[in-house]
Amino acid sequence: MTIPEPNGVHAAWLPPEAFRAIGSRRTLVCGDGLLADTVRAEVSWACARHGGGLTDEPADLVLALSTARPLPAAAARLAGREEPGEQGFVLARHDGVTVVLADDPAGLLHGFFHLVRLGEAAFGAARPAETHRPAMRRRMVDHWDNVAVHPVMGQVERGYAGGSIFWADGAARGDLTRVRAYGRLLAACGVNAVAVNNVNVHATEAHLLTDRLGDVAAIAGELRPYGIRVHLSVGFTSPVVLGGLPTADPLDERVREWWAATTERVYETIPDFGGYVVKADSEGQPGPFAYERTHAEGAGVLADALAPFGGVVHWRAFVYNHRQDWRDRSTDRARAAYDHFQPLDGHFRDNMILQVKHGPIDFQPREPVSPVIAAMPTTRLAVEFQATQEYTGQQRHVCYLAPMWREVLDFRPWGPDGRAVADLAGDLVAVSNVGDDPYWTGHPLAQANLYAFGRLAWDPRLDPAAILDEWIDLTFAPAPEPPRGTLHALMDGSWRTYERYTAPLGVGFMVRPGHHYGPDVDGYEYTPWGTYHFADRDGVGVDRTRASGTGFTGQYPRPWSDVYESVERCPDELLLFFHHVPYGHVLHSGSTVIQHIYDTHFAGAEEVAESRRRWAEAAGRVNPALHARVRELLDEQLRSAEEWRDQVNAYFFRKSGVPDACGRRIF
Ligand code: GCW
Repeated sequence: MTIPEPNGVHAAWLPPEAFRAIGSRRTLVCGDGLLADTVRAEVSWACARHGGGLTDEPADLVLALSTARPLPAAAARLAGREEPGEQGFVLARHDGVTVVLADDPAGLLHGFFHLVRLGEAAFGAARPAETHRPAMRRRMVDHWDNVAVHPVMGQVERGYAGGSIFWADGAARGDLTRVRAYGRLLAACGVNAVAVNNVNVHATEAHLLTDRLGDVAAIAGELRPYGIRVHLSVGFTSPVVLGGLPTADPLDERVREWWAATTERVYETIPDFGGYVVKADSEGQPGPFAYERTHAEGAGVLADALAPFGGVVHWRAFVYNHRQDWRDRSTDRARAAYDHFQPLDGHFRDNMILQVKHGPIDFQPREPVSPVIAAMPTTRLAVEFQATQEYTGQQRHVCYLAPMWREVLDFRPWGPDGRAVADLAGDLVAVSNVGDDPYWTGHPLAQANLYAFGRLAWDPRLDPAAILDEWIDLTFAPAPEPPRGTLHALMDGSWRTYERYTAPLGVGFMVRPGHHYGPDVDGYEYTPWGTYHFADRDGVGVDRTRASGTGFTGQYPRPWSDVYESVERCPDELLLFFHHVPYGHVLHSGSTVIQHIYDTHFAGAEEVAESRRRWAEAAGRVNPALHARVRELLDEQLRSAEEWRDQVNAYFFRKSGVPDACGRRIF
């Protein structure tokens, strides 16, 4: 196997320099199979660059499968002491030899990339055996990529990094070298599953399941050597659209047979196929409601078809009424997923995974954790994040999302002694932020979001700043001294900065309708989408209490149902998500709501200006092209942040008539 090095594409977190520690040593790789061969190929690629080599014992580094015979002596010392388990590995260093031992080839590959991250640190002092196991079984990236360019959404829905790396001109790309390189990057941060097409399944894409399956197989072939399984988004009415049946009723025998036969053909073509992703009864996608069936029945027919092959169906919980009447105060979009799915807990198949967006609405910069996550004790769960920055600056703004994701993963629905979201989810999913852009993610610094996603899915307890250090060390490895301080200054707090200059206190959705970039405070206020702030001359926010509002607070277990219900106890950052309050309402911070709006908007824009100054100082310390790209993007971010500041401040000043206590300029 050759290591993919696509031309004109940034190496991201795998530049050749990142392999110096391994590549300059003598390494023994023991084990058979595709992924062991990948590790061998990686080691010899690194050695060709840095002077080391593949060897027999004695070696400086031993990477071994526990099933290998004979097991090298350095590895045999570890065998039987601790089971690395599925996908895991044991790492130790003794007598001057670093050893990675794994029970399965995926573990060997992850162990290899762990060594890449450690660099020289893997070859220093002796290390007692440490076991590494992934917290999430499936660490998945979902692409919202269309095969054919969609007239409104383009090649990649909500994509901010150019075209699709998989699809162009209505078919799979002819040269898939870049897909292989992508698989390598994903494996190096721990990702092991990819959905290759948009959950909104349009006409051309529907055919990936049948007559265009060869394209999916070609992509799967590129990702397989890096341990990544391919999943496919499918339409619920495929039996009608593709099979010519008169119905897609999940309880109709012909429909069951169609799914079973179709799925069998998928596995004949792609034996390690991961499974289906389904968006049903959501934003115009068809689903079981049309046949008066439940989502458990709808998901069941697909799950049954996949079960004989070990496949899974990721069934999205993003079901709500997007044709709401804004005059109807009784309908609350935040309630929808729980209302639809909680009653179905206990009715889903074992290989059905309910995929829940992390917040109850839609990837806003600040939302509470979705109550669905705590409401499905007998259902397997995937939590969905959005790496593509639809509502967080669209990869024109720096917005490092790991701190937000970490907060979600740490949230304990039953209070401090209960389990955390990280313990409740079996899978973690991110909507991909990758495209055919030379930097992969449009904004070069947005690479860190993809990297951090994979790392958090492997270990949700990692510190976002430490993950950033890993990413900096790998990505900027060729620099004599990576601009660590500058990057931390720009990125560590960038999500909170973004939150400050956009929608305040958890209220969300003050974006321009349609494309969702830039401010428009009333853009969605009188629309059918169910995303309102209810600002009037006296106050702002959505009353979601049981006492006087939509009752959404009642979807949480205690203590949060009580904390969110109480205007006194509700955390400041979510106040307007749960309560409608007067502008003079005093926050825990001591500020009033209106003064908080002014202060944070001035502060947020000023923080962006400061980031821009810091970045200018780093000129000469990073690659000039990368520096220039980030500089241009920071210009745009500052322009946009000032626009947000001025529109939001002007809007609330005009509504409330309350002047800024500091007398700053409000238009
Ligand atoms: O965030 C919204 C997006 C849609 C997307 C939808 C979803 C793929 O605006 O573009 O559709 O969520 O998650 O299904």
